[in-house]
Amino acid sequence: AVLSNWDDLLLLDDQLTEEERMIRDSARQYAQEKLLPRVLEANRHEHFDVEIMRELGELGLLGSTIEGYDCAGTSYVAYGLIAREVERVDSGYRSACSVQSSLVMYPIHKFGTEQQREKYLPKLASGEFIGCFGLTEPDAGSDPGSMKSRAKKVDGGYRLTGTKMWITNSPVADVFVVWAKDDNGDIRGFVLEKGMEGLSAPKIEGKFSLRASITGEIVMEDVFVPDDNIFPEVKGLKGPFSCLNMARYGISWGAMGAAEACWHAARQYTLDRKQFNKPLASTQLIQKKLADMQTEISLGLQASLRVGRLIDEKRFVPEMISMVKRNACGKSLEIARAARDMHGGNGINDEFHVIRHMMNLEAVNTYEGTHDVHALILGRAQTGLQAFK
Ligand code: TGC
Ligand code: FAD
Repeated sequence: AVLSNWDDLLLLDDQLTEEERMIRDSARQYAQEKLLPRVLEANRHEHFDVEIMRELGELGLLGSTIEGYDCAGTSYVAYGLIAREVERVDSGYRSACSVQSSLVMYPIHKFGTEQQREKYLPKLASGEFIGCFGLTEPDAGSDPGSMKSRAKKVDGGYRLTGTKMWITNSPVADVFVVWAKDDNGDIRGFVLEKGMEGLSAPKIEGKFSLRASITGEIVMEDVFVPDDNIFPEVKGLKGPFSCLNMARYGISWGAMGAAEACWHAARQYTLDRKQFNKPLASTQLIQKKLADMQTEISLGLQASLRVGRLIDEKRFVPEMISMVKRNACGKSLEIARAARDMHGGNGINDEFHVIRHMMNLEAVNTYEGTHDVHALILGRAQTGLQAFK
């Protein structure tokens, strides 16, 4: 007999509050009913439908952890559960959510003035405004401290010059949270708006990963940004890194959602598919692969849940997040590759979904700190020796 909770052996469901389960169910229903039917075409044609942001906004799924400003005020565990359900369909859709919630709304809420919060947060929460986050540059990826973007103080504001690269949502963004060095060499955060003179955001073509998400550059040619649009207090890399903590945490849940989709697909496919007169799932090799998937996913989700609870209790350190982001991305990528293999030839067809997850997870493993950069963060924290430079 099949164990009724084969897909939740450690009873994660029991560890959630009633409210968290409700949010999870509503995110799952939306993702399965509204996102899944769109994803094949979106992925084939590199199409990002901005309407999705409005739909997510209507359900209260954007900036959900923020209290007030028309946001839901959920726990960080609930935020993780949303990421898991959205990424169960496609990492690109979760990417859009991560950026809006953790990389745009979070810094405006944490570092912005009251005026900035009131101006931007309700419209970002409803999805009327789409946000993007510009930290990475053509010559500054893993090492954002070496950025070249500059913010020169002028009368009434700043003049920003520089290029940001690989920016999720930038071609469709209304609000741009951008990091640049001021005249003292300090990294500062600015909120730019679509239409500012000298600001453009060309699309990056030719991606083989996250094709349902739109990615671009941010080009700033002497863009005037008024004093009202700087984050007044925060200086240095801890500004952007505080946002990254939250996004990376969400990714740890999300990547496991994609892995679950691959695991469930591989299980069903190998139960249905017969070779040598018996289901593939009856072979020892296939069962070992399914057991490995079940184990890594169950352990990975427990770890994300633990980190989420610690964030909610305000007891987290960034290293915990590096551990779960790195583990979830590496493990989910291995699971997606195995699931692809278990589907045989059908595995390379997008109708079976696993190859899309596999290709997406390559980018997820790279962005928000690569797998190896997170290893170096963990290595530094246990040896006291930094290996970056
Ligand atoms: P380091 O000397 O380590 O730190 C500089 C200052 O920053 C503080 N800090 C943090 N604060 C809060 N949270 C963290 N996680 C922090 N990490 C560092 C640190 O305390 C220090 O503060 P202070 O006051 O002493 O100045 O900096 P480093 O230059 O040696 O950096 C090293 C390294 C490799 C850890 C770091 O640069 C890194 O994490 N690199 C990866 C870059 C990255 O993750 N980029 C992500 C871009 S955004 C993105 O990918 C979005 S994809 C979104 C999507 O579509 O889902
Ligand atoms: P590099 O830093 O050049 O790294 C290349 C390789 O070298 C990697 O394997 C890395 O692990 C390794 N490496 C680097 N340093 C070391 C070292 N010291 N020791 C050993 N190995 C090292 N950025 C944003 O700011 N906003 C966004 O919205 C955003 N969205 C993205 C969306 C997509 C689809 C992608 C692909 C990227 C996005 N990024 C975004 C950028 C992303 O964060 C960077 O790609 C990532 O941080 C890695 O930087 P890099 O690509 O320059 O690689």
